[in-house]
Amino acid sequence: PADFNGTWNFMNSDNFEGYMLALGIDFATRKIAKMLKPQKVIKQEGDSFSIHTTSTFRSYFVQFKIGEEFEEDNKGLDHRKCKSVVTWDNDKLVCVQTGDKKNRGWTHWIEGDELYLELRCEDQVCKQVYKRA
Ligand code: RET
Repeated sequence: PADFNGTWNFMNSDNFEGYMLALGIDFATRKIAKMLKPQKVIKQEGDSFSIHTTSTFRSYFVQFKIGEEFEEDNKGLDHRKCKSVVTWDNDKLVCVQTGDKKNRGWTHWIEGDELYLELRCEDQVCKQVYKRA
């Protein structure tokens, strides 16, 4: 499988606003959040992952094992609890976040020295690109 280990810096984002609206993130938080350039630190050991998304405003931490369902609290985001599970789709990491919101999840993959993240919620898709630090 792909190697996600490393530090990744935010490059650009498309429709983060639509994604945050779908999650019901309030106006003030959205205004701040869309100015941020978060950094991701990913640690991968076999099937175990930890992903730190840090920014000057707020940060998010998640850890999981491939194929093992876990409770996700989405603390600092929309705070809605989800039952989440991450699996491999070839070299892509695919997360399904089952909860109050339909079609919620994300996909991570690598192309060259870039990390791609697609965030999904209801009918909204946000695409983000990070570059290896
Ligand atoms: C920030 C700032 C506060 C508002 C929002 C944020 C969004 C974070 C997201 C993180 C996604 C992390 C993923 C990790 C995967 O393993 C930047 C914390 C809404 C959407 C997908």
